[in-house]
Amino acid sequence: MIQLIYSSQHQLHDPPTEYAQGDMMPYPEMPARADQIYQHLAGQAGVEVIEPDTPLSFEALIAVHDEGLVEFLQEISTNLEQYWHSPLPEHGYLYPEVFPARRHMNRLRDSMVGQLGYYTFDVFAPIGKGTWQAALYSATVADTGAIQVLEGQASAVYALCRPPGHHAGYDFVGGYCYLNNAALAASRLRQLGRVAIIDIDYHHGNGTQHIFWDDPDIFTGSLHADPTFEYPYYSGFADEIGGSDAIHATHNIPLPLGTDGGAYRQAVHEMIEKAATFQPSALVIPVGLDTFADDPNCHFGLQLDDYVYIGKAIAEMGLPTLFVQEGGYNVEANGLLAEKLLEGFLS
Ligand code: SP5
Ligand code: ZN
Repeated sequence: MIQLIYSSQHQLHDPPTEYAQGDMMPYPEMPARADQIYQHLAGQAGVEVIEPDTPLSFEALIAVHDEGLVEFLQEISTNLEQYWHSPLPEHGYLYPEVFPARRHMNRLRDSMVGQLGYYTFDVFAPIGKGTWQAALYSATVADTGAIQVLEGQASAVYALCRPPGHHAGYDFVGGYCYLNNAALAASRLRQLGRVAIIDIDYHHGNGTQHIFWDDPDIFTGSLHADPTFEYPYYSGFADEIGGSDAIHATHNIPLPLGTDGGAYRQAVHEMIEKAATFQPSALVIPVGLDTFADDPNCHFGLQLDDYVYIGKAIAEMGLPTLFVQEGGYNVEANGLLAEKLLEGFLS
């Protein structure tokens, strides 16, 4: 039986636009992404849907995040009008525009607009009045998935998180991410022992790496498009191997733009071998479906059978495993891609 963890609260977060190279385009991280996967999987035989109704506590969130960041997110999102100096834009979202750069005065002041730039590293994580609730429930979906993994009743557990989480670090948000769902799940699974995270999103999981950089008990692996050419640009290089207390607990495999299924499968094996040397007791897989050849925003060439293969390779580790939804912007294809991954995992 597959457990699909889902919350409709994600629909409260629906930013209008993304600023990309001087143009505005529809925000790609849209509610239809998660709803399409939900509709595709929820009806299938052997799939049990679990919808959490009690949100994760503040204490659980600060196991992986800075208190100031969590307080800021909740406060600004739920009191939005109060903090903007003029009427809110009609679409209802605040977009960060000004960031404290190096050598600039970099101090946290009372201004909420200042805090918006302070806690944000890019322009891709706008905040609206439903953002906090959606992000909180997304984190709750991940944690509920981890609890289900601990219970051990299902043959696969898939946390259908939205908004995604892997670009959110200890004290920063960005890249459509607010709370790091996979990191929260890994934190819950520590009670089993060491946890390995293998991030298969197209983009480097910079937030997850930031959170566990100095943690010798969490392996943080990520396969992704070479940050020389691709977002998030400042991390995800092969020479990032962890902080001084956790050398080799971080492992990055940057891959060229245009990487196809063959080369990707090789990299998956390399990553799994590396993770296995860490002797983990549990596995968290941040799942980006944006590696798909037909993803509108990304540049890898994976096909359907590659997802089956990846799922199978992950299953061969033989560990309690949680899948956590991250990216994937081909809305029509998302459900089938997730299905293929699960098909391989259960084969
Ligand atoms: C979770 C996840 O996959 N986050 C990715 C965030 C990166 N978005 C950066 C977008 C950069 C500009 N997009 C241009 C799209 C042109 N079609
Ligand atoms: Zn991505």
